[in-house]
Amino acid sequence: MTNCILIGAPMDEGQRRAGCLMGPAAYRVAGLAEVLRALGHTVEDQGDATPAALGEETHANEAIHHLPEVIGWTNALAAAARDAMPRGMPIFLGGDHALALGTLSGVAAHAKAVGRPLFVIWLDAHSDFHTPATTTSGNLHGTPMAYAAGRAGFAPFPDFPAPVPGENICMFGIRSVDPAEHAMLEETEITVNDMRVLDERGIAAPLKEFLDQVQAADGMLHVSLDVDFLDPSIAPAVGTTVPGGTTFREAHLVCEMLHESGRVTSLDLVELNPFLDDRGRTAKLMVDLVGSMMGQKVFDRRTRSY
Ligand code: EXY
Ligand code: MN
Ligand code: MN
Ligand code: MN
Repeated sequence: MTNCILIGAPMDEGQRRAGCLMGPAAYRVAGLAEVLRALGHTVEDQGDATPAALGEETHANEAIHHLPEVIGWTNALAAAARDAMPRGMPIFLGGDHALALGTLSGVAAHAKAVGRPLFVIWLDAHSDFHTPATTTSGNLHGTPMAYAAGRAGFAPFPDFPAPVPGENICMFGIRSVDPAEHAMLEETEITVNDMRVLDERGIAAPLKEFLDQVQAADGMLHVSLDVDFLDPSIAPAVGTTVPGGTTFREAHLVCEMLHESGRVTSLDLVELNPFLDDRGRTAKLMVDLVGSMMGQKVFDRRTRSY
């Protein structure tokens, strides 16, 4: 049994398409708390976070937009993560992926404080490995992994408290990486399981290799699940769809294996844009995936209406 702490992060300032700010409400309407309770967990819904007091930060890269707002969210969510981690498993309801700038900061600070190694699994079509200096879109939702890995060039963001070693980071589902990101990723020990790897090896083998590594290190595991990890045919409600994503079963297998590892200590659900959906289909799928990550079995009808 886990104490699941729901923290809404209704932010869409990390990108330009309005709608992610409706994500937290969509997860609640889709029954996330009820699914978790049906699986025997306790649920604390803390409501929605708000950005910390806004500054007037600027950056030389004029493409960047909403910098003060994103820094405000980063500070607020880092504090929320630090506060929640000792009490249970925070589940951050996004909101775009820039929320991970804050959640990863707080989770990493907690892991450092308790003296445990932090691992990160990044389930995404994108590597999100830009810095504010390299992004051409100016959308800061394309930067959180570089921030957590300790890349330079993030001023005026606060220094990342405990950069995650590259060998502790594993990406799955990757199929859209900009040249600058690729060049920087090549310099790291990060494991990038792009869709070609998953096509050739399946998901189970590379995922087991990573989870065995987390287990051997007695690590904490932060899961960051971007809706666009999934194929757009089953998850259309996201602003950055990329063809060739994971199937319904591949995604559930990842979540079932994550549950069985017993290592998941925090979770981001990001980039859901309910405005792009039909009747909440994508939100319901994401809630079903969280159920699989929290103990729901493939044969289990306790929480599934399929
Ligand atoms: N790499 C592109 C950019 O930096 O704008 C696309 C980023 C999409 C990021 C989404 C959250 O995964
Ligand atoms: Mn905007
Ligand atoms: Mn992302
Ligand atoms: Mn993405």
